[in-house]
Amino acid sequence: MAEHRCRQLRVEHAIRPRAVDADAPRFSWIADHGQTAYRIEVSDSAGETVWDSGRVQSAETSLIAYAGTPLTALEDYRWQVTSWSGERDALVGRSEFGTAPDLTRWGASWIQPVQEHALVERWTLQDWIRGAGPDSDPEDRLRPVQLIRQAFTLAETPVRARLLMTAEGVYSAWLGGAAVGDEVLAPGYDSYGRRISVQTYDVGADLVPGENVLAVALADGWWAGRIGLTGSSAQFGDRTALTWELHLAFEDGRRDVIRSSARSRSAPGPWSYADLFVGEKYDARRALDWTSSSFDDSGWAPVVDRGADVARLVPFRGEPIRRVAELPAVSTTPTPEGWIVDFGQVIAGRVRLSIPVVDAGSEVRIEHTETLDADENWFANIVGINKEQTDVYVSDGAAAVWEPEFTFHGFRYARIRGLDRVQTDDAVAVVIASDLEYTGRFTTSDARLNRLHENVVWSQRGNFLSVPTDCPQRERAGWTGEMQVFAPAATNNARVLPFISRWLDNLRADQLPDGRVPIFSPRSPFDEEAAETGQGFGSIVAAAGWSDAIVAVPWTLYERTGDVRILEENLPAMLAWIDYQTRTAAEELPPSLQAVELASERRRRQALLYNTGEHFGDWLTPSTMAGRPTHEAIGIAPALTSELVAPMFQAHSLTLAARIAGVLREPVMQAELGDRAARVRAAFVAEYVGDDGSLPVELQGMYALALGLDMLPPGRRRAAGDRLAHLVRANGGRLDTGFLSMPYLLDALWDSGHRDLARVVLWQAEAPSWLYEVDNGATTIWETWDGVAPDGTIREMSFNHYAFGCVDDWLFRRLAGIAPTSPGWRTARIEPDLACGLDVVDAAVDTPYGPIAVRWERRAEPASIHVDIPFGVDAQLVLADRSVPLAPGRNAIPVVDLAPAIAL
Ligand code: RAM
Repeated sequence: MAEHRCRQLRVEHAIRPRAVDADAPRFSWIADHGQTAYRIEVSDSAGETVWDSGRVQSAETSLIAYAGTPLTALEDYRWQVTSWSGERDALVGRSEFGTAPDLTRWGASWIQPVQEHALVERWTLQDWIRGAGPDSDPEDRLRPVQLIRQAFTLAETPVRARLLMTAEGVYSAWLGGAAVGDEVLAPGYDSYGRRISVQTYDVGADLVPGENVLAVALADGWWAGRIGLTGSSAQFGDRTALTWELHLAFEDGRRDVIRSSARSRSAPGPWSYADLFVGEKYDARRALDWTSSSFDDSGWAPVVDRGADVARLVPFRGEPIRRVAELPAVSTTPTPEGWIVDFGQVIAGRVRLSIPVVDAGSEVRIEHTETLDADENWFANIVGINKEQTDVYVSDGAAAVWEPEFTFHGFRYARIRGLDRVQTDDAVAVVIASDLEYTGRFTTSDARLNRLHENVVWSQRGNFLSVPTDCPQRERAGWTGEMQVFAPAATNNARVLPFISRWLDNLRADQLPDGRVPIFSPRSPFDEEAAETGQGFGSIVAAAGWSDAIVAVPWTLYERTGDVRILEENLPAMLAWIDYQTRTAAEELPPSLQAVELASERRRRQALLYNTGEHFGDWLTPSTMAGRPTHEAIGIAPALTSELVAPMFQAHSLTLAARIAGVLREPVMQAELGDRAARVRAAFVAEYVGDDGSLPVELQGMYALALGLDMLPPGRRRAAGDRLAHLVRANGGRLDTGFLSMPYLLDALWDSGHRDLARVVLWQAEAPSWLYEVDNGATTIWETWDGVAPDGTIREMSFNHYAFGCVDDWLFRRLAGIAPTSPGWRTARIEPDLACGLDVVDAAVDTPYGPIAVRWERRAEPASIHVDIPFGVDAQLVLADRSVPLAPGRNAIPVVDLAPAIAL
């Protein structure tokens, strides 16, 4: 296992990043020995040393901040680390990184193609509920993708060339006919009114002496296209625009910058329209060789020059969206309406299709859905305004292989019309996602549990698409509640910190001046207006358990990575949200108390509790939905649970913020926040908790939250745990928890002495339960448990919503037993559940020091546990009867006295 060099050299969590923030980037590596000292050396592209840390006596290998002479923006650096273990031979590693551009000096114009105004389509929540929507052909309502060309001449080829580009819209670019980079849907989704990410590309290889052309196709994307629940368009703006700078360095040291300008020309091309929701139409008869430098664009229109504007520009951070996988078709079936192609897996992406020779002008249509109905007929599970998800190819008569460029869909099945025959070899599902490193592993002796885990990973992949979304087919919005509950699970599966940090940057930008953290981000000016005029759910700006993501998500990232900077970046936003809750608590009383004469003691307590306003409560709690139409059903849990849920999250956020203040060495703030948390908890107990541990709302979720968020005095925890166990048993061991309480249910049972019941719930196969979904063919996590009802009915709901997949964290923590006991995995506890009913569990979690892997087998003689621990992690194996320290490397531990396993 050990190699004679340092591995996995990272700068700001990424391997060889191209554009890290030049302000004190941090270095990490893996050294397969017990490091006692290190040395970091950084040199610039001329080979000059800009930092030499010298030999530092330290075991630390993670996130060591640069401390040399200030780094230059948009420059390349090399670095080397030397790691010593005592007097033994040193391990050495070498890598490189580039710094982000200094965007304050941006001089390029924003250029706008001359284009028709997009039809601005605005819809309300009520329209959506009514099933209203446009009735004309998309081609009459959408507009062509614009092609933009700008030629420039170079006397010689540069030794280094960096293209910086961003857009109001989504773009694809070509230089000298070659695609620039391998990203799709750049610049990605941002809260564009406040920040727009600029991409950095290395394009040296595509430049030639003489005439060059930068060609860009610009589509509506998230900026002007349809997005969100209502499918309204032009939410950020109705005109698309582009800005770019090409930074060149020549052999003799000369530098030059070429910029987007009024010299660009534009015209519509083969894309009749492209929209993230509606789909894309490509007319091959209008294809041109427009990216080549020989193309004559003299007939094209000049662009509108809006001038340079540095406001809002930020360097892109995190991973771009790419084509991350391809899935072959599993089957194709003819139907009277076309061929149904099954890709066997619900994904976010699009179809790449081989189109044979057909008559010029004939149309091939590709529709997308996540599920068929119970009789295997076509069934569009996502309904709503502008949710067509249909791509159209118009043939020029020649055979072609076509993949849409500016859209993606949520689907497992595609229905293809316009072709006589479609065979499995003709269609490929191209998976589109932010290109994170997926590092986790979880397999067991039970195929259903393995499928459950895979379903979570597929839902993570499908929804980690530029920003973390609720679902990749209906709203595609960056809902905060989802991330709040799913963040722990997400960290086991992938290296998520850069991706989630990028989203937190947007969320902070969207925070309101009064401290409210919006329920989703990016949030458009249209969303702001809609909330101002909306009613009920439509009026919600911030909500309990959703807005608290600003505290809980950074805390989770810190716990799982040890990165303190994520806490520093978000602390002011956390404090502003907490103060909003405190102020609101002091100002408002719940409706039930408004007409009541309150004793001063109660008035004082109520003034501490954030328990008013519209919230989503324990959203989608199953028993509150049964037997009611969806639009009505979703309102019940919020009405029943918000008054309890909101102060519980208030207390939780105060406690986490106090801990965060402690980590950031702010003892006064820590004490003050801790004190406020204690007072909120005491008031909550006095107002809502019976002496017997009872709560005013008898739902599993309320007890799970009260236990999980530490709302109960020690003396009442046992009784509350018993009540929870009673509710779970009375429900036949099935789930009755909503979005917010789901992450806490199994731990609440486990920690209150009901371990077997937690196992029963995990293994439950009747709805609502996780394995019910698996048994009913789920390949992702569903929005509601009855996506496929027991009678086979299919619901018009999302089949790709990861919130309830938060259980995946439990699988790693409890079944494999891999859990950190200090932030960033400096110490860990390995406590596998050998009695969980499985014969084998084989899992691995990446830590800053390398993976921790656990494999246990009951069937082996004797039963055994193998644990791999990386150097740098101090781990203990905890078994029923003993605790064993684990050494770095492979540990093999026989287990003689096995507790009886739960009978399945
Ligand atoms: C739904 C979203 C999301 C949830 C909100 C409250 O419309 O899909 O799942 O966070 O509502």
